[in-house]
Amino acid sequence: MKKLTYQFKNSLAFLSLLGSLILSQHAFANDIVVEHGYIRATIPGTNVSSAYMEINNVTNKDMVLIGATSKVSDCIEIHEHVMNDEMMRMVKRESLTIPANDHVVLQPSGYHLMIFNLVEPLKVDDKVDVTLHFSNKTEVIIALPVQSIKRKKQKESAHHHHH
Ligand SMILES: [Cu+2]
Repeated sequence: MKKLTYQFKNSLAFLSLLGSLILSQHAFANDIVVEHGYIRATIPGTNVSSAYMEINNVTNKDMVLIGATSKVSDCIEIHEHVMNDEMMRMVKRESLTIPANDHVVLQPSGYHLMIFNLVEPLKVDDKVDVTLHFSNKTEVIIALPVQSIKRKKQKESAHHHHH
């Protein structure tokens, strides 16, 4: 399993190198489409938040998210919730693969961007720019609206009643 992962990473590095050699002027802007993004308003007394979104890969190659940056924090990590001894735990991931022509959803209790060391509290209806970094050097800047957890939960349950 470990060997497979290594080879996979290697071939991606090779592809991205090849890509940058051949297509050095290629704009990657449309390779990734982010939808339904939002970032949680800070809970008073804390300086952490998390961001959720749907990341669509509209290319024929897997895209590997390797990190995110923003002016509001110098420490953003890719996290995943996992069950461990019947406890939900957050685990840091080094990367998150968005399969070719597919998407990955970052949502509460699942994958998310964990934002530490916020320089100031995030207030509802603010907008926060976050840059997503991919292993092939693609960078995607997204403007995420700040939402309270409460409001989002209500929206989600309202949505569920429709189905
Ligand atoms: Cu987390």
